[in-house]
Amino acid sequence: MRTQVGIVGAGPAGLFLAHLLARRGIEAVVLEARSRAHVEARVRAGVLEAGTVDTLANLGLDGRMRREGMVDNGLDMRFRGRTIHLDLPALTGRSVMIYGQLEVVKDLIAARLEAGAPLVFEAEVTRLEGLDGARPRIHYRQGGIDRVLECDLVAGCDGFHGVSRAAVPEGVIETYSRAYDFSWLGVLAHAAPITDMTYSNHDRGFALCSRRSMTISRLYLQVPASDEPANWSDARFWDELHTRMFDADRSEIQEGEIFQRDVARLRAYIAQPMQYGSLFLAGDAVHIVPPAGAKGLNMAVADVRVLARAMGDFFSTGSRKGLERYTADCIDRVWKTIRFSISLTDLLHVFDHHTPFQRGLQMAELEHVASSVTAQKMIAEQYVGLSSVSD
Ligand code: RFL
Ligand code: PHB
Repeated sequence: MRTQVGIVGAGPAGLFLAHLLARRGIEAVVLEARSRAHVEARVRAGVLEAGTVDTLANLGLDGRMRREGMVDNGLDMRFRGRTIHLDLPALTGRSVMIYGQLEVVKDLIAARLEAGAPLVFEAEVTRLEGLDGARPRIHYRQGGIDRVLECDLVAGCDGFHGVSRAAVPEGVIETYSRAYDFSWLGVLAHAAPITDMTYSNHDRGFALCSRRSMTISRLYLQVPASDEPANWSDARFWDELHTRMFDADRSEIQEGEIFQRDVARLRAYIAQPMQYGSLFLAGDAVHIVPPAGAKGLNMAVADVRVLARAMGDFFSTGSRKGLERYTADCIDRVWKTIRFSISLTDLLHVFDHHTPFQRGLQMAELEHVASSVTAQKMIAEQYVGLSSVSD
């Protein structure tokens, strides 16, 4: 098999890239290790920045999101029983969209298959070859048979544990990382959400009340790193959430059937450069953010918008200039986004190693945000998104 761009991975990065390339008349084959059902059942992010919404709209794939998504104008932070309300349109002129990553992925898959464009499930890439030459080859295994895809360019969109980043020779990529000794327990519940997206910093730990619709809440608790969903009965979960959200009289948060739960380890990670020869890495394959701020999915989309433009120039003019600049065009945004996610994580979580002095500083910072519109603007403008890439 031969194509112009071989895309490894059908997460948001790979799927958005495939659509952005198709719009430019560029052929791509997407190879995905897992089944369609598996990919369409992974519950992850839920907040879309304006840039991500615009990209879906430019692709003409925003129909269901406009009908079922929820425009979100507020972001609240709680501490010491008080609430700081960030009015996003007033502070930034913009808002965000609540629409699950799961739904975005379903829409992108359906549109690609309807167009008859190549997207192969249960095709696990095992090896990348010839990345330093003009004819890279992607080796993959499908239905027990080893196959090869020849292409001009390879996009490594295979997430943190994929094979693409690992295919780059040692010494080329520098990595930077930070580990956290806690995780997020996330649940979905059939329950009406509270009024605004609300983050809380309570002495017992962080909590977050988000939503997926007017009848489904997405709720998170900070838990020890190795905790497991099975340790959390419904009763234990709700007790802890009410306490950490300062809802002791249980008047605010509505309880309902919990129908999904997962535990995600927090980490921050950057690999740079984001490219080697004819391989270009995007999304979680090349950087991971802690989830506070909901940036992971949006960063992946911002990367592939830059990459699609560079690949478009290459195939239409033969110029490699845009491709060579790919890392340079992304990396400042990536560092700024990771910095924001880490600063929000530091502001809102309880750290075992914190002394009372450090806890006092954290509370002082929240007091400052509560009293300073300038401080609120700094958070709000980063939350709605720094991406200014055009498609
Ligand atoms: P993905 O979504 O991980 O997709 C990568 C795809 O590559 C496939 N793959 C392979 N395919 C072929 N051959 C191989 N050898 C392959 N190896 C892997 C995988 O099966 C998969 O389909 O990466 P992408 O596209 O870069 O998208 C990034 C986002 O998914 C990610 O940043 C966010 O979801 C991160 N994240 C969250 N972000 C938020 O903003 N808010 C959240 O609440 C949030 N929750 C989460 C998350 C990530 C999680 N992970 C990584 C486990 C919760 C979890 C549990
Ligand atoms: C979510 O709705 O899943 C969500 C919202 C805000 C975050 C992270 C996740 O910071």
